[in-house]
Amino acid sequence: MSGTVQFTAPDHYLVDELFTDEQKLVRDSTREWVNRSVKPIIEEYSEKAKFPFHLVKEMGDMGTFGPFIPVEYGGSGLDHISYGLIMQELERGDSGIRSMASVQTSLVMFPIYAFGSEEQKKKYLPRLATGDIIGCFGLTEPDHGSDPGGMKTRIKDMGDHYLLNGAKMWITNSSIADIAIVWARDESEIVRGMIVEKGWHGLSAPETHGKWSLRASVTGELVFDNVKVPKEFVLPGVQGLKGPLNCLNSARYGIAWGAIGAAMDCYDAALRYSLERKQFGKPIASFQLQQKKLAEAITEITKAQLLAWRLGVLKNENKATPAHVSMAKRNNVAMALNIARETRQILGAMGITNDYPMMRHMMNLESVITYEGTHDIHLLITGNEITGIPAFK
Ligand code: TGC
Ligand code: FAD
Repeated sequence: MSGTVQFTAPDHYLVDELFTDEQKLVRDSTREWVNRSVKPIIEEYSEKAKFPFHLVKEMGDMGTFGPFIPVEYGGSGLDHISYGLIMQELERGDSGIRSMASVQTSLVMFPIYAFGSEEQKKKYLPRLATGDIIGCFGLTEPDHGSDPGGMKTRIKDMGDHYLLNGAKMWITNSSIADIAIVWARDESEIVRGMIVEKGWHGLSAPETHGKWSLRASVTGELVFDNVKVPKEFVLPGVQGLKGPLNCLNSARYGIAWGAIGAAMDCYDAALRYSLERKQFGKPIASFQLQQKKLAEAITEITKAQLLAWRLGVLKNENKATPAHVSMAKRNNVAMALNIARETRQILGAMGITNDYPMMRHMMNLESVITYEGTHDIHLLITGNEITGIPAFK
């Protein structure tokens, strides 16, 4: 055996040289926190299907929520590559922990920041940034997942308030959220966004059980039965489906980075195991078939890193299109899922246990490849961009 073996943070292609000192500092401090606070407990929480609630305040203290939101609203004022690297490190721990940060940042803080009134920004953003309050995002409905434009949830104008009726399904954080960003059609069929607070009469948020994926994350419904929404809780700055879809651009961007973290964690564990485990008198890393799996994994991780980095540059320059984001989300999540499957095999039977992270990542990534737009929908978004023909309908 020769050469230098890297067990954490593969940087085979010196991708690190593309990052600024500030970006690396943010990444390394998040990685340290994940190693200290997430990795030692995550298998147990995942097995028990519990979300490690105690981590929320720590994540807030670390600046995990709203990294790109300006400091005056409680964010950290960082660039988008820093946000991506935070997501990468969180998902190295678990997709559910990254989900918590994605939803809070891109699906709750972002719409309030981008579309909210000054009062709404001041009221909610600082407390969301610290983790003192938790948010969720209600777009998907029982009959409308890939096709959110068909949503049935409605608001009716009652003068000084709206009456909200309908239901949202598969909502991350629903039952633990203090506020929900809810998307509903008004009487003119226009999609509007609004802030709905926990405890309002007519709102219920039952948890969804029986998930084999994202077990360390809360998923549930939001049910609205004549919920009275005062008009000052509606987001004034956007109308139409582009409101929620703009939020998804930001969350999908974070997922494109996050998936790299899950893949790196699987790769690290498999490389280490393959060098230690002996069969036929030799480390299994010495067999060509196992080297093929490892070499292909590091190649795909590197390609995904370069795609995410370039997307980050485009996002920082305000040049990233929704289709750019779709390409990276689709590629990188599929890449991570394949690496979880392949690296699990390197561990043989040990790979199916919770002594190693592959099965947990693999199960989590089945959600990640489905939510925020399925693998197929992102392909159609790319197809639409290059042909000019939408094939959704
Ligand atoms: P279409 O007619 O194409 O567009 C309607 C309007 O929206 C605009 N638009 C966008 N704007 C911003 N960003 C985007 N990505 C946009 N895509 C479209 C478009 O220009 C138009 O604007 P206007 O002004 O002309 O009205 O819409 P469509 O109904 O044909 O649907 C297109 C499609 C299929 C791409 C879209 O609906 C879609 O992306 N579907 C997937 C649904 C999805 O991703 N759901 C995610 C739910 S949230 C979630 O999963 C959170 S997981 C959280 C966690 O991390 O735990
Ligand atoms: P469907 O839309 O019914 O799709 C089923 C299959 O049909 C898929 O393979 C899809 O690709 C395919 N398909 C659909 N339309 C087409 C087409 N036009 N052409 C070709 N194939 C097509 N949503 C929220 O709003 N907020 C959340 O916080 C949230 N969190 C989630 C957490 C988890 C754990 C999960 C699993 C989901 C979450 N979602 C959330 C919902 C998620 O966004 C949807 O599940 C996703 O958009 C797909 O919708 P669907 O499940 O209804 O599948």
